[in-house]
Amino acid sequence: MKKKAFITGINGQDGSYLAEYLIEKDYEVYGIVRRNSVAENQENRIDHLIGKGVETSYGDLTDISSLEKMIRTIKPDEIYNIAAQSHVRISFDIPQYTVQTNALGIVNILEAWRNNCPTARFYQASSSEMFGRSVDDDGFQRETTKMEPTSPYGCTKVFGYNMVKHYRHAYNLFACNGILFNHESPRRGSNFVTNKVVKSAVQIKKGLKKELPLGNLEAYRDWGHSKDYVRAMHMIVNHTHADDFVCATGVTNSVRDMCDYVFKKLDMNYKDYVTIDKRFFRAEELKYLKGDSTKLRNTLDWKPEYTFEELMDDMINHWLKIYE
Ligand code: NAP
Ligand code: F7E
Repeated sequence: MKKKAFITGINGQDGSYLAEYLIEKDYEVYGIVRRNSVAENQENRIDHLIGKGVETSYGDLTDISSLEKMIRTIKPDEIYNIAAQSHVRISFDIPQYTVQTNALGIVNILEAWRNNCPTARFYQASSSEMFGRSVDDDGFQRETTKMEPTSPYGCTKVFGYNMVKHYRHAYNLFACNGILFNHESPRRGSNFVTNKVVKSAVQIKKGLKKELPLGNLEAYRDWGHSKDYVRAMHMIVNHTHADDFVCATGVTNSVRDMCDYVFKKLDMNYKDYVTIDKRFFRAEELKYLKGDSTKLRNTLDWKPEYTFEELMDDMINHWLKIYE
Protein backbone atom coordinates (compact mmCIF):
# COMPACT_ATOMS: atom_id res chain seq x y z
CA MET A 1 0.00 0.00 0.00
CA LYS A 2 1.20 3.53 -0.81
CA LYS A 3 2.37 5.72 2.07
CA LYS A 4 0.31 8.86 2.69
CA ALA A 5 1.72 12.27 3.53
CA PHE A 6 -0.20 15.33 4.69
CA ILE A 7 1.52 18.68 4.04
CA THR A 8 0.47 22.08 5.38
CA GLY A 9 1.93 24.91 3.27
CA ILE A 10 1.94 22.63 0.21
CA ASN A 11 1.67 25.65 -2.11
CA GLY A 12 4.76 27.31 -0.64
CA GLN A 13 8.35 27.01 -1.84
CA ASP A 14 9.24 23.96 0.31
CA GLY A 15 5.77 22.41 0.24
CA SER A 16 5.78 22.26 -3.55
CA TYR A 17 9.26 20.68 -3.79
CA LEU A 18 8.41 18.27 -0.97
CA ALA A 19 5.22 17.20 -2.75
CA GLU A 20 7.22 16.51 -5.94
CA TYR A 21 9.85 14.58 -4.00
CA LEU A 22 7.25 12.41 -2.22
CA ILE A 23 5.38 11.64 -5.45
CA GLU A 24 8.67 10.40 -6.92
CA LYS A 25 8.88 8.15 -3.86
CA ASP A 26 5.37 6.82 -4.67
CA TYR A 27 3.50 8.54 -1.84
CA GLU A 28 -0.10 9.73 -1.96
CA VAL A 29 0.20 13.41 -1.09
CA TYR A 30 -2.51 15.56 0.52
CA GLY A 31 -2.37 19.21 1.42
CA ILE A 32 -4.36 22.21 2.54
CA VAL A 33 -4.49 25.48 0.64
CA ARG A 34 -5.93 28.77 1.83
CA ARG A 35 -8.73 30.55 0.07
CA ASN A 36 -7.29 33.35 -2.06
CA SER A 37 -9.36 35.99 -3.87
CA VAL A 38 -7.19 35.36 -6.95
CA ALA A 39 -8.11 31.72 -7.50
CA GLU A 40 -4.98 31.10 -9.62
CA ASN A 41 -2.75 31.95 -6.65
CA GLN A 42 -4.14 29.19 -4.46
CA GLU A 43 -2.22 26.40 -6.09
CA ASN A 44 0.12 28.12 -8.51
CA ARG A 45 3.30 26.31 -7.40
CA ILE A 46 1.58 22.89 -7.47
CA ASP A 47 -0.78 23.21 -10.45
CA HIS A 48 1.26 20.64 -12.34
CA LEU A 49 0.82 18.08 -9.53
CA ILE A 50 -2.93 18.31 -8.95
CA GLY A 51 -4.58 15.01 -9.91
CA LYS A 52 -1.11 13.51 -10.47
CA GLY A 53 -0.59 12.26 -6.93
CA VAL A 54 -1.53 15.44 -5.05
CA GLU A 55 -4.98 16.24 -3.67
CA THR A 56 -5.80 19.47 -1.85
CA SER A 57 -8.61 20.83 0.30
CA TYR A 58 -9.22 24.28 1.71
CA GLY A 59 -7.75 24.63 5.17
CA ASP A 60 -5.87 26.92 7.48
CA LEU A 61 -3.59 26.42 10.49
CA THR A 62 -5.87 28.74 12.45
CA ASP A 63 -8.93 26.57 11.66
CA ILE A 64 -8.60 23.40 13.71
CA SER A 65 -11.73 21.88 12.15
CA SER A 66 -10.05 21.81 8.72
CA LEU A 67 -6.94 20.14 10.17
CA GLU A 68 -8.95 17.54 12.11
CA LYS A 69 -11.06 16.68 9.08
CA MET A 70 -7.98 16.13 6.89
CA ILE A 71 -6.08 14.06 9.44
CA ARG A 72 -9.13 11.99 10.44
CA THR A 73 -10.09 11.14 6.86
CA ILE A 74 -6.63 10.66 5.33
CA LYS A 75 -4.99 8.87 8.27
CA PRO A 76 -1.54 9.93 7.02
CA ASP A 77 1.69 8.07 7.76
CA GLU A 78 3.62 11.35 7.81
CA ILE A 79 2.57 14.92 8.62
CA TYR A 80 4.77 17.82 7.49
CA ASN A 81 3.87 21.13 9.13
CA ILE A 82 5.49 23.48 6.63
CA ALA A 83 2.88 26.29 6.67
CA ALA A 84 3.80 29.58 8.32
CA GLN A 85 3.80 33.35 8.02
CA SER A 86 7.41 32.89 6.96
CA HIS A 87 8.59 36.45 6.26
CA VAL A 88 10.76 37.76 9.11
CA ARG A 89 10.52 41.51 8.38
CA ILE A 90 6.77 41.30 7.83
CA SER A 91 6.46 39.59 11.24
CA PHE A 92 7.37 42.98 12.78
CA ASP A 93 4.38 44.56 10.95
CA ILE A 94 1.89 41.80 11.86
CA PRO A 95 3.15 40.21 15.10
CA GLN A 96 -0.23 39.02 16.33
CA TYR A 97 -1.13 37.37 13.04
CA THR A 98 2.33 35.76 12.97
CA VAL A 99 1.72 34.35 16.47
CA GLN A 100 -1.76 33.13 15.53
CA THR A 101 -0.46 31.21 12.52
CA ASN A 102 2.95 30.03 13.65
CA ALA A 103 2.40 29.52 17.38
CA LEU A 104 -1.33 28.89 17.96
CA GLY A 105 -1.38 27.15 14.57
CA ILE A 106 1.10 24.57 15.74
CA VAL A 107 -0.94 23.81 18.84
CA ASN A 108 -3.92 23.27 16.52
CA ILE A 109 -2.12 20.81 14.30
CA LEU A 110 -0.42 18.99 17.18
CA GLU A 111 -3.81 18.49 18.86
CA ALA A 112 -5.49 17.46 15.59
CA TRP A 113 -2.71 14.90 15.13
CA ARG A 114 -2.69 13.58 18.72
CA ASN A 115 -6.47 13.16 18.80
CA ASN A 116 -7.05 11.74 15.33
CA CYS A 117 -3.97 9.86 14.08
CA PRO A 118 -1.22 9.67 16.72
CA THR A 119 0.57 6.85 14.85
CA ALA A 120 1.64 9.31 12.13
CA ARG A 121 5.14 10.77 12.21
CA PHE A 122 5.29 14.56 12.56
CA TYR A 123 7.78 17.05 11.07
CA GLN A 124 7.96 20.70 12.17
CA ALA A 125 9.60 23.38 10.01
CA SER A 126 11.81 24.95 12.66
CA SER A 127 14.27 27.66 11.71
CA SER A 128 17.78 29.05 12.23
CA GLU A 129 15.99 32.32 13.02
CA MET A 130 15.46 30.74 16.48
CA PHE A 131 19.19 31.27 17.24
CA GLY A 132 18.93 35.03 16.71
CA ARG A 133 21.89 36.78 18.28
CA SER A 134 23.48 33.55 19.56
CA VAL A 135 26.63 32.06 17.95
CA ASP A 136 28.97 29.41 19.39
CA ASP A 137 32.62 30.38 19.95
CA ASP A 138 33.70 28.61 16.74
CA GLY A 139 31.35 30.77 14.64
CA PHE A 140 28.65 28.12 14.04
CA GLN A 141 25.11 27.47 15.24
CA ARG A 142 24.12 23.86 15.97
CA GLU A 143 21.46 21.83 17.82
CA THR A 144 22.96 22.78 21.21
CA THR A 145 23.31 26.53 20.54
CA LYS A 146 21.29 28.78 22.85
CA MET A 147 18.15 30.27 21.26
CA GLU A 148 17.89 34.07 21.46
CA PRO A 149 15.44 35.10 18.71
CA THR A 150 15.50 38.62 17.34
CA SER A 151 12.07 38.80 15.65
CA PRO A 152 8.42 37.98 16.31
CA TYR A 153 8.84 35.24 13.69
CA GLY A 154 11.84 33.78 15.56
CA CYS A 155 9.91 33.82 18.85
CA THR A 156 7.00 31.88 17.31
CA LYS A 157 9.40 29.30 15.91
CA VAL A 158 11.04 28.79 19.33
CA PHE A 159 7.55 28.19 20.76
CA GLY A 160 6.75 25.67 18.01
CA TYR A 161 10.10 23.92 18.46
CA ASN A 162 9.50 23.50 22.19
CA MET A 163 5.91 22.32 21.74
CA VAL A 164 7.08 19.63 19.32
CA LYS A 165 9.68 18.40 21.82
CA HIS A 166 7.04 18.51 24.55
CA TYR A 167 4.61 16.34 22.54
CA ARG A 168 7.44 13.89 21.90
CA HIS A 169 8.26 13.55 25.58
CA ALA A 170 4.80 13.93 27.16
CA TYR A 171 2.85 11.65 24.81
CA ASN A 172 5.64 9.48 23.39
CA LEU A 173 4.82 10.63 19.85
CA PHE A 174 7.13 10.64 16.80
CA ALA A 175 7.60 14.41 16.61
CA CYS A 176 10.75 15.92 15.02
CA ASN A 177 12.16 19.36 14.31
CA GLY A 178 14.24 20.21 11.27
CA ILE A 179 16.17 23.36 12.17
CA LEU A 180 16.67 24.63 8.65
CA PHE A 181 18.96 27.49 7.68
CA ASN A 182 17.97 29.77 4.78
CA HIS A 183 17.12 27.87 1.63
CA GLU A 184 16.14 29.35 -1.68
CA SER A 185 15.17 28.40 -5.23
CA PRO A 186 13.46 29.82 -8.29
CA ARG A 187 10.21 29.26 -6.34
CA ARG A 188 11.27 31.53 -3.46
CA GLY A 189 8.92 34.45 -2.83
CA SER A 190 10.39 37.51 -4.60
CA ASN A 191 10.29 39.60 -1.40
CA PHE A 192 13.01 37.44 0.16
CA VAL A 193 16.43 38.84 -0.50
CA THR A 194 17.92 36.23 -2.88
CA ASN A 195 15.04 36.14 -5.30
CA LYS A 196 14.56 39.91 -5.02
CA VAL A 197 18.21 40.48 -6.00
CA VAL A 198 18.27 37.91 -8.79
CA LYS A 199 14.93 38.94 -10.33
CA SER A 200 15.83 42.66 -10.15
CA ALA A 201 19.33 42.14 -11.56
CA VAL A 202 17.88 40.31 -14.56
CA GLN A 203 15.26 43.05 -15.02
CA ILE A 204 18.04 45.68 -14.88
CA LYS A 205 20.06 43.69 -17.42
CA LYS A 206 17.04 43.61 -19.74
CA GLY A 207 16.48 47.37 -19.34
CA LEU A 208 13.21 46.88 -17.42
CA LYS A 209 14.41 48.45 -14.18
CA LYS A 210 16.99 51.03 -13.12
CA GLU A 211 17.83 50.41 -9.47
CA LEU A 212 17.51 47.92 -6.64
CA PRO A 213 16.65 49.28 -3.16
CA LEU A 214 17.83 46.99 -0.37
CA GLY A 215 18.22 47.00 3.43
CA ASN A 216 21.15 45.60 5.42
CA LEU A 217 23.93 44.47 3.05
CA GLU A 218 26.16 43.34 5.94
CA ALA A 219 23.91 40.49 7.14
CA TYR A 220 25.42 37.01 6.68
CA ARG A 221 23.31 34.00 5.78
CA ASP A 222 23.98 30.30 5.17
CA TRP A 223 22.05 29.82 1.91
CA GLY A 224 21.21 26.37 0.50
CA HIS A 225 18.81 25.01 -2.14
CA SER A 226 15.24 24.11 -1.13
CA LYS A 227 15.45 20.85 -3.11
CA ASP A 228 18.30 19.64 -0.87
CA TYR A 229 16.41 20.68 2.26
CA VAL A 230 13.12 18.86 1.48
CA ARG A 231 15.21 15.70 1.05
CA ALA A 232 16.47 16.26 4.59
CA MET A 233 12.89 16.65 5.89
CA HIS A 234 11.97 13.20 4.54
CA MET A 235 15.15 11.65 6.01
CA ILE A 236 14.43 13.16 9.44
CA VAL A 237 10.87 11.78 9.46
CA ASN A 238 12.10 8.34 8.39
CA HIS A 239 14.86 8.06 10.99
CA THR A 240 14.72 5.22 13.54
CA HIS A 241 13.60 7.60 16.28
CA ALA A 242 12.24 11.13 16.62
CA ASP A 243 14.97 13.75 16.98
CA ASP A 244 15.96 17.32 16.04
CA PHE A 245 18.48 18.15 13.32
CA VAL A 246 20.18 21.26 11.97
CA CYS A 247 20.23 21.41 8.17
CA ALA A 248 22.72 23.87 6.65
CA THR A 249 25.54 24.11 4.12
CA GLY A 250 28.16 25.40 6.60
CA VAL A 251 29.06 28.25 4.22
CA THR A 252 28.07 31.84 4.95
CA ASN A 253 27.94 34.85 2.62
CA SER A 254 26.81 38.42 3.16
CA VAL A 255 23.97 40.04 1.23
CA ARG A 256 26.71 42.21 -0.32
CA ASP A 257 28.66 39.08 -1.45
CA MET A 258 25.47 37.71 -2.96
CA CYS A 259 24.77 40.94 -4.88
CA ASP A 260 28.37 40.98 -6.11
CA TYR A 261 28.10 37.38 -7.41
CA VAL A 262 24.72 37.86 -9.13
CA PHE A 263 25.51 41.17 -10.85
CA LYS A 264 28.98 39.96 -11.96
CA LYS A 265 27.40 36.86 -13.47
CA LEU A 266 25.30 39.23 -15.60
CA ASP A 267 28.37 41.39 -16.48
CA MET A 268 27.34 44.27 -14.23
CA ASN A 269 28.59 45.90 -11.02
CA TYR A 270 26.03 45.89 -8.19
CA LYS A 271 27.44 49.22 -6.89
CA ASP A 272 25.96 50.95 -9.95
CA TYR A 273 22.40 49.86 -9.12
CA VAL A 274 21.94 48.96 -5.44
CA THR A 275 20.61 51.72 -3.19
CA ILE A 276 19.95 51.57 0.55
CA ASP A 277 16.37 51.99 1.71
CA LYS A 278 15.58 51.96 5.41
CA ARG A 279 12.15 50.39 4.77
CA PHE A 280 13.96 47.08 4.31
CA PHE A 281 15.75 47.12 7.69
CA ARG A 282 14.29 45.38 10.74
CA ALA A 283 13.79 46.79 14.26
CA GLU A 284 16.39 44.22 15.32
CA GLU A 285 18.68 42.59 12.76
CA LEU A 286 19.86 38.99 12.88
CA LYS A 287 23.44 39.62 11.81
CA TYR A 288 25.06 36.27 11.21
CA LEU A 289 24.11 32.65 10.48
CA LYS A 290 26.38 29.69 9.73
CA GLY A 291 25.07 26.20 10.46
CA ASP A 292 26.87 23.08 11.58
CA SER A 293 24.88 20.11 10.28
CA THR A 294 27.37 17.43 11.37
CA LYS A 295 24.62 15.53 13.21
CA LEU A 296 22.42 15.29 10.08
CA ARG A 297 25.39 14.45 7.87
CA ASN A 298 26.74 11.71 10.17
CA THR A 299 23.44 10.19 11.30
CA LEU A 300 21.40 10.31 8.10
CA ASP A 301 24.14 10.68 5.49
CA TRP A 302 22.65 13.95 4.16
CA LYS A 303 24.74 16.36 2.18
CA PRO A 304 23.74 19.26 -0.06
CA GLU A 305 24.04 18.79 -3.81
CA TYR A 306 23.98 22.53 -4.60
CA THR A 307 26.76 24.98 -3.73
CA PHE A 308 25.91 28.65 -3.10
CA GLU A 309 27.07 29.48 -6.64
CA GLU A 310 24.99 26.68 -8.24
CA LEU A 311 21.95 27.85 -6.28
CA MET A 312 22.38 31.41 -7.54
CA ASP A 313 22.96 30.18 -11.10
CA ASP A 314 19.74 28.14 -10.97
CA MET A 315 17.82 31.25 -9.92
CA ILE A 316 19.54 33.49 -12.49
CA ASN A 317 18.77 31.03 -15.31
CA HIS A 318 15.14 30.85 -14.19
CA TRP A 319 14.66 34.64 -14.44
CA LEU A 320 16.66 34.89 -17.68
CA LYS A 321 14.30 32.36 -19.30
CA ILE A 322 11.26 34.30 -18.07
CA TYR A 323 12.48 37.64 -19.47
CA GLU A 324 13.78 36.26 -22.74
P1 NAP B 1 6.62 30.03 1.99
O1 NAP B 1 7.07 29.89 0.57
O2 NAP B 1 6.28 31.37 2.53
O3 NAP B 1 5.36 29.06 2.18
C1 NAP B 1 4.54 29.15 3.30
C2 NAP B 1 3.28 28.33 3.06
O4 NAP B 1 2.46 28.42 4.24
C3 NAP B 1 2.42 28.83 1.89
O5 NAP B 1 1.84 27.74 1.23
C4 NAP B 1 1.32 29.62 2.61
O6 NAP B 1 0.11 29.69 1.90
C5 NAP B 1 1.14 28.75 3.85
N1 NAP B 1 0.45 29.44 4.93
C6 NAP B 1 0.72 30.66 5.46
N2 NAP B 1 -0.14 30.94 6.46
C7 NAP B 1 -0.96 29.86 6.55
C8 NAP B 1 -2.07 29.54 7.40
N3 NAP B 1 -2.51 30.39 8.34
N4 NAP B 1 -2.68 28.34 7.23
C9 NAP B 1 -2.27 27.49 6.27
N5 NAP B 1 -1.26 27.75 5.43
C10 NAP B 1 -0.60 28.92 5.59
O7 NAP B 1 7.71 29.42 2.97
P2 NAP B 1 8.88 28.34 2.68
O8 NAP B 1 10.12 29.05 2.31
O9 NAP B 1 8.35 27.26 1.81
O10 NAP B 1 9.11 27.79 4.16
C11 NAP B 1 8.41 26.62 4.61
C12 NAP B 1 8.46 26.55 6.12
O11 NAP B 1 9.79 26.45 6.56
C13 NAP B 1 7.86 27.73 6.86
O12 NAP B 1 7.29 27.23 8.06
C14 NAP B 1 9.06 28.59 7.19
O13 NAP B 1 8.79 29.37 8.32
C15 NAP B 1 10.09 27.52 7.46
N6 NAP B 1 11.49 27.85 7.21
C16 NAP B 1 11.85 28.35 6.00
C17 NAP B 1 13.19 28.60 5.73
C18 NAP B 1 13.64 29.13 4.40
O14 NAP B 1 14.76 29.65 4.32
N7 NAP B 1 12.83 28.99 3.35
C19 NAP B 1 14.16 28.32 6.71
C20 NAP B 1 13.74 27.79 7.94
C21 NAP B 1 12.40 27.54 8.17
P3 NAP B 1 -0.23 30.99 0.99
O15 NAP B 1 0.44 30.72 -0.33
O16 NAP B 1 -1.73 30.95 0.94
O17 NAP B 1 0.32 32.20 1.68
O1 F7E C 1 16.52 38.20 4.50
C1 F7E C 1 18.65 41.18 4.47
C2 F7E C 1 17.76 40.96 5.66
O2 F7E C 1 14.09 38.04 4.08
C3 F7E C 1 17.86 37.76 4.52
C4 F7E C 1 12.95 33.03 5.90
O3 F7E C 1 12.84 31.96 5.01
O4 F7E C 1 15.23 32.51 6.47
C5 F7E C 1 14.39 33.51 5.93
O5 F7E C 1 14.45 34.68 6.73
C6 F7E C 1 18.78 38.90 4.93
C7 F7E C 1 18.32 39.64 6.19
O6 F7E C 1 15.39 36.01 4.87
C8 F7E C 1 16.76 43.10 2.06
O7 F7E C 1 17.90 42.02 6.62
C9 F7E C 1 18.73 43.19 2.97
O8 F7E C 1 19.40 39.88 7.02
O9 F7E C 1 15.69 36.78 2.58
P1 F7E C 1 15.35 37.28 3.92
P2 F7E C 1 15.51 35.85 6.46
O10 F7E C 1 15.01 37.05 7.17
O11 F7E C 1 16.88 35.39 6.79
C10 F7E C 1 14.90 32.07 7.78
C11 F7E C 1 15.89 30.98 8.16
C12 F7E C 1 13.49 31.68 7.93
O12 F7E C 1 13.13 30.79 8.70
C13 F7E C 1 12.48 32.57 7.28
O13 F7E C 1 11.24 31.90 7.11
O14 F7E C 1 18.77 39.87 3.90
N1 F7E C 1 18.10 42.08 3.47
N2 F7E C 1 17.92 43.82 2.09
C14 F7E C 1 16.87 42.01 2.92
N3 F7E C 1 15.88 41.11 3.08
C15 F7E C 1 14.74 41.28 2.36
N4 F7E C 1 13.73 40.39 2.48
N5 F7E C 1 14.58 42.36 1.51
C16 F7E C 1 15.57 43.30 1.32
O15 F7E C 1 15.40 44.24 0.56
